[in-house]
This record gives sequence, structure tokens and C-alpha cells, in this order.
Amino acid sequence: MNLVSGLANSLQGKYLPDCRKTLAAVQEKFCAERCKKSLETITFQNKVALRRSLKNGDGPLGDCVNPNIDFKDLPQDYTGPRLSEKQRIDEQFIQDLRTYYSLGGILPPQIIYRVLQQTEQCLRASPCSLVEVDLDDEESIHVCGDIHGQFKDLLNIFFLKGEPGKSIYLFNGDIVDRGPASIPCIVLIFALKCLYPKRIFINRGNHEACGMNLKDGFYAEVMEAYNDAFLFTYFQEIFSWLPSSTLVKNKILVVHGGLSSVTNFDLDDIRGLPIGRGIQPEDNDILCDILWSDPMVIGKGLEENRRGGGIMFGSDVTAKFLNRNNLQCLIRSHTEILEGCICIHAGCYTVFSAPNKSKNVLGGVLTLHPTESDQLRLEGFVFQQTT
Ligand SMILES: [Mn+2]
Repeated sequence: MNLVSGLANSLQGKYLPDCRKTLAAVQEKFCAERCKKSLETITFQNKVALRRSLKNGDGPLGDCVNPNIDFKDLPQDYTGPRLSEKQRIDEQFIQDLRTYYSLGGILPPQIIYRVLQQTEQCLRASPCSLVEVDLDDEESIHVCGDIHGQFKDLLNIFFLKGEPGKSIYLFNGDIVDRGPASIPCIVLIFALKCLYPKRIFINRGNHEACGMNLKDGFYAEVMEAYNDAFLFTYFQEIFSWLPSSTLVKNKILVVHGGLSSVTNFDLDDIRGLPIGRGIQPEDNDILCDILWSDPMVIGKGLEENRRGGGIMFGSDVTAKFLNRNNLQCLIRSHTEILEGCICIHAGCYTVFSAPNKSKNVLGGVLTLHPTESDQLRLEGFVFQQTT
């Protein structure tokens, strides 16, 4: 832990231009320390490294792991969720996973790898930087903002707003980091995506990225639970296949941060963004902007963003963007707000779903309902932190 907290201090507040080099260095040190204790870990990391070096082409990174033979059999007294090699994720698995994680369980490595392999397969089946969602007249979609590792609050959202599968959800990024249970949150949401690919949607946030995870908790959580640097790398690969935005009924754009400063920024710029193969937000200016930007409450035009990534955009920028793309509004997350969900300026809403009692921060969910016109109706919902 010392190494990680030391790293966290040294990186605090800085934006990482080349996090992969940093990652390699940190992993090397971290592993050198901990691998001494575990021959198994060394063997596994070596096997994966060998398979990676022999791998040709662009196939799934998950092909470098064979959960059947790479790990010991599940312990006799194991009572958690099971997922065999050929088994697809089903409702029973999801239920067992929820129960197991609620009790604080750590999923055995072969199970977590199988979930990730199915997730990678699912995302690679239709790689798309801008996902377009249509809705039947009777159906609505719940847009959730940042979850940040708050597993109890995630389950509470399902309790309050409807079970996933029956209800349609869009998670607008920043599922991991900061909170105590990033792994349960991301694994459950990924498993749900596998089971309900047309009813669960996930946008990438600026925390579905290597540099942020190294300093804000997800890397430490993965290493603490699994002592497996490749598992972290594999998460990064899957994050890179997540879409950066979702367009609902051609009318509402949902993206984690906001707009880009490129001239005449439009939906085709998002459609053209690179995806997969470990791409990080800082590798592409537009991707970086839309995952990091913030709207101004008052003020016009574009300004520098003090976060170090993305820009600040005024209401005039939003208005022109919406007009140019024939959109009703923009929904984004990324900013902790007391109210759970609010209108920041005309046509731009923030929704944030990681409530915090001690800071009086409510969690929010924004539900989008189709209407008889081509406009959607927005319904805000707020909830308190579960303790
Ligand atoms: Mn964010």
C-alpha cells in the first residue's frame, strides 16, 4: 500500500500525459515486492506475458488467459457465484453475484476473468464510439452519473428505480475510483451489460482510464484483492472499448464531461473517434475533451479548464452545438453537485449518482421518457447515501 499511496501523492492533481510508462514502472516495483511472496503470481504473469508475445493480430486480450488451467480449483467451501467455461452470464449468476458482493466477497480470479472475457466479447462485437439508443413509446431510460465505487448506492438505485433488465439504464462513466468498492460496481455493471446488451449502456468516464485509476484507488483495489497486474491491464483494455457517448432517440446526447473545443464540433466527430486497443483519453484531443470538459454556470464562449483536461464551455457553445446537430439537450455527469441533478445552463444538465451524506450531496438519476412529439421528457430523481 505504501507504494500506491506514495504514487498517489506524487501524482496528485497532475494530469498524466504518458500514463503507460508510469504504469509499467509502478507495476514492476509493485510486483517485484509482492511477487517474492508468491510463486503462483509469477508463474501466472509469465504465462500471460508469453501468450501475449506469441499472440498475433488484433484478437481479444482475454485470449491470453485460460481460466480453466491458470488457477487452482475453487475451494471446497466456496459458496459464491459460479461461471464455467461455456456458461453465459445468466440471471442466476447476477443474483448470486449481487449477494456475494453485498457480503463483501472477493470473486475468485477464474470467475472475474470469465466475466471480463464475456464483456470484452460483447463490446468488441459492435465497437462504436457513439451508441444510438432508440426507445419504444412505453419505455424510458434511466441515466445514472458517477458511481465511484459506491456499491450500496448502486444497488439502492436498482431498488428505487427498477431492476436492470426490466428497466433500461445508461451509466454515464466514472463507475470506479474513490469509493470503497470499485470492483463490485464495475463487475456487476459489466455482467449486466453481457446479460442485457440492449438494455444496459455504459459510457466511458475520465476515470475509466489508467492515469486516474493509478492515483484514485482502482489500481490499489485490484492489487489488494488479486495481486495481479495483468488483471488491471485487462480492465484498461476493456475500458478502451467503451463508447464515449450515447445518443438517445436522436435527440439527447449523453456524455461524461461535455463538449469539445474543435471548430464546428458535431456528432460525426464523436462517431469518428478511435476505440479499443487500450486507447487512453489523452491519446485523442476530442476524446479527452468530451470526457473531461465542464459547462459554465454563467459565462459564454470557451475557457481553460482548471482540471487540466478538457475545456469550460458556455451556454452559447451548447446552444450552437444543439442547433447544429438538431438536438434537444446535452446530459453530462463528472461534477459533484448537492442536488443530484440540475440544469447548469439552457440545454445542459448534470447528473451525479454518488451521494455523500457528510457533504450533503444527494445522488441523482435522470429518466428520459419519449413523448408524442419528437422531444423527450426529463424526470429528475434524487436519493440519499445508503449507510
Ligand atoms: Mn469524471
